[in-house]
Amino acid sequence: IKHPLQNTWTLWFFKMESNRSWEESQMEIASFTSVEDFWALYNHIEVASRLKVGCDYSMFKHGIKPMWEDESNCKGGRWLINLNKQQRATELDNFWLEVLLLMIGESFDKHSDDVNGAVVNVRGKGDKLGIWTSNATNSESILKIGHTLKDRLNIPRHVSIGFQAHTDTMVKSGSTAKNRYTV
Ligand code: M7G
Repeated sequence: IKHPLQNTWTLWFFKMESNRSWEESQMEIASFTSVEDFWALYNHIEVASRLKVGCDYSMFKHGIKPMWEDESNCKGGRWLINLNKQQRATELDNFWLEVLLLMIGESFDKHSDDVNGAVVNVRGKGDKLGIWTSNATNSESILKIGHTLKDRLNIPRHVSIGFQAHTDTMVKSGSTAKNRYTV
């Protein structure tokens, strides 16, 4: 018998295709509901660092699309970890796996319910990791999630990470949205 997870999770892949909108370029890959099926999927796919520039992986709770527009995301935001170009080789895959394990393990205590999913963006200017939560005003859970992330990813104390509301990110294409929280 397999070890069940608290939630069912869905992995998505994004690659912008010509003649397709951004939303149509999000592809649902597979869903899983046990530890064993998570590893079967993880071991079957490319690591993030080998994706083409411009591609994303997203992993969200089943039924939540990896988009601002989803009703679970629209009032939420994300903790954003910006990597420098060197960190693709040294940190990206470790960080992403750790984020996935934190999520499927419900490692944020009672605040795990506020976590909707996570996204990794592979970009020439520097890769990004985002952990998406459901409510950009729920400061207690946002801070708990941020501190847990920083701690579990071993991000040095002098490096800060910021939380941005999706409503701010949406209107700030190109530049960076203001941080609502920082840890
Ligand atoms: P990105 O891929 O998050 O970051 O956003 P990047 O600028 O480093 O590539 C790039 C663009 O994708 C945005 O400016 C939007 O046009 C589009 N986009 C990104 N997200 C997360 C969404 C979304 O949730 N919904 C929609 N409609 N467009 C999005």
